[in-house]
Amino acid sequence: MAIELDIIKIKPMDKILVTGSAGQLGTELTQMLCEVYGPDAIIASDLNQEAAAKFPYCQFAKLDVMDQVSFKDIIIKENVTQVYHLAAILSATAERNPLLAWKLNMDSLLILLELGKELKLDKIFWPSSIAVFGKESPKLLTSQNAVQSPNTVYGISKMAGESWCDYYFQHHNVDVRSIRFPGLIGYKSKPGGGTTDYAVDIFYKAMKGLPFESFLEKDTRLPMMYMPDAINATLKLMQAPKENIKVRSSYNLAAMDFTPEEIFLELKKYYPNFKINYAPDYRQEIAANWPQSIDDQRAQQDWNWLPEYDLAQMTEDILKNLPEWLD
Ligand code: AKB
Repeated sequence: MAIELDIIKIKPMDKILVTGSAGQLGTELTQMLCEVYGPDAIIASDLNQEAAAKFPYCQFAKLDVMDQVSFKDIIIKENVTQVYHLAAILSATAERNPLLAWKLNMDSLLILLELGKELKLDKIFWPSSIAVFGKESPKLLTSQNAVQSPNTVYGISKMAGESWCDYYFQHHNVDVRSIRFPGLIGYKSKPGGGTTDYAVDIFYKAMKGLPFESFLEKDTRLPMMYMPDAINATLKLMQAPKENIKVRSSYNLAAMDFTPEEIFLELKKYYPNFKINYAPDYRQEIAANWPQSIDDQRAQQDWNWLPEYDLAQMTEDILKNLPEWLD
């Protein structure tokens, strides 16, 4: 199923820098930004120079987002007007190195918000996460303003980051926009250290005819979203008129929710011999404290958000397309 985008071309002189381009969201978002705005308008960037190979179609810059001088240099030198700041350490990896995760996730955002203020950037996109919610938050249809009590360093950094975004908008008029993403599922890049990434890995195992070992319990329900919906939401939010963006911390966003057993059973329809076993580890505790479903009415009201994919449609689409990505 192809998603119809209400595409608005940006001014030809606008230039968009994407950080963390080689990550799960970055890989597909950078490609879509090139399609929408033209490759000349996009600069992909990543910490690793090898990532350049992923972006033969647009300009690439090696960039350490914690290096304020280089970050500023590239924005000035390339006349960058918008930044999609995706570089981050995800939940599971962050628990293994909490201080590094805090430093990377927070410092880089603050550097960028300051640059947004100083250099008068047009717009900034920064992804938040359902990880801002935790033990004390309602589990079902968690609302936009539900109490946040993150139980991971990643969630703490996202909660603080949301407040910083709001602060820079209120005090310095920096037009920063954000989405609290659920678990994202795409097939164009390998799992990247997230708790929800089991739902990416399971497709690779099923297609390779291998059994799947789940690090979450069979009935652990989490909110999830197929990548084309995530890309569409990001573009919609960034293209919405400034006055429509009423939430300046981060918008709740929802598409589907399922358990490891439910996605396994969906895959079994295509691969009847597919096997799963459950071996929960430290990631179970992370997932157990997150919401099971999300209420995203504010995004629907403010910028007409509507997802297109449910579990069955996503599974069908991934299985059709994944073979060309398998190594
Ligand atoms: C993770 O699992 O860390 C991310 C997220 C939910 O933000 N996918």
